[in-house]
Amino acid sequence: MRYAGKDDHLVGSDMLPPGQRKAHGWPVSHYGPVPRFRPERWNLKVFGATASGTEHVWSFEEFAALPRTTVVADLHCASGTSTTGHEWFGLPATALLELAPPAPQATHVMAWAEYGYNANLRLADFASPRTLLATHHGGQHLTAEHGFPVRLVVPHLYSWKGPKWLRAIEYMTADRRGFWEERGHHNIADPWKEQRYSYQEED
Ligand SMILES: Nc1nc2c(c(=O)[nH]1)N[C@H]1C(S)=C(S)[C@@H](COP(=O)(O)O)O[C@H]1N2
Ligand SMILES: [Mo]
Repeated sequence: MRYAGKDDHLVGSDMLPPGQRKAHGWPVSHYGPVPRFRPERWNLKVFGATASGTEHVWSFEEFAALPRTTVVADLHCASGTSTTGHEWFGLPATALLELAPPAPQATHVMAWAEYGYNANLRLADFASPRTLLATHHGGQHLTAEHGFPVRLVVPHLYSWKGPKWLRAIEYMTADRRGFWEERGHHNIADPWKEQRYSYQEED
């Protein structure tokens, strides 16, 4: 589906951010091994600066019963390849924020995956109406390589900001850098501004 207009880059389209080229197919890209899914041990947690002061935990079954929606969006890897037109289905971050509200002082979130991979986001980026905790792609469950059972999709940021094998959202009252942000990558990661590296953060 194509949408014309100035918000064209906000939906899945053939338009790519500067310096990106289209990948062939949908290659798998991540650091480290693919974790094994153990349904009885799996849960999704929201912790840190919650409004209630307590953490929220969903089992796999409970999580699967939460409201879900479809978002069409691209993945832009900061190494320069993009894959486009992904039809994601999952829990909107806005719904998670209602189910597990952050404390008023919360300004950032840390998205945590298996094995400690993490990515920090401004609360406003996490709260985008297009941010999704995706469980499905193209009408099918995510594959293990692409993040089963849940991955975070933040369409307006480079895709390292979207952990596959997501396990927790931590609300933070101050910013803290995640895995790639600590290793020379940009703290915000807007692909339309080519915010790839931390040395670009000066201004
Ligand atoms: N848990 C985890 N999630 C991750 C990564 C990772 O190393 N570990 N890599 C990120 C990066 S850099 C990219 S480009 C995308 C790639 O997702 P894909 O393999 O589905 O295209 O996953 C992101 N999510
Ligand atoms: Mo990437």
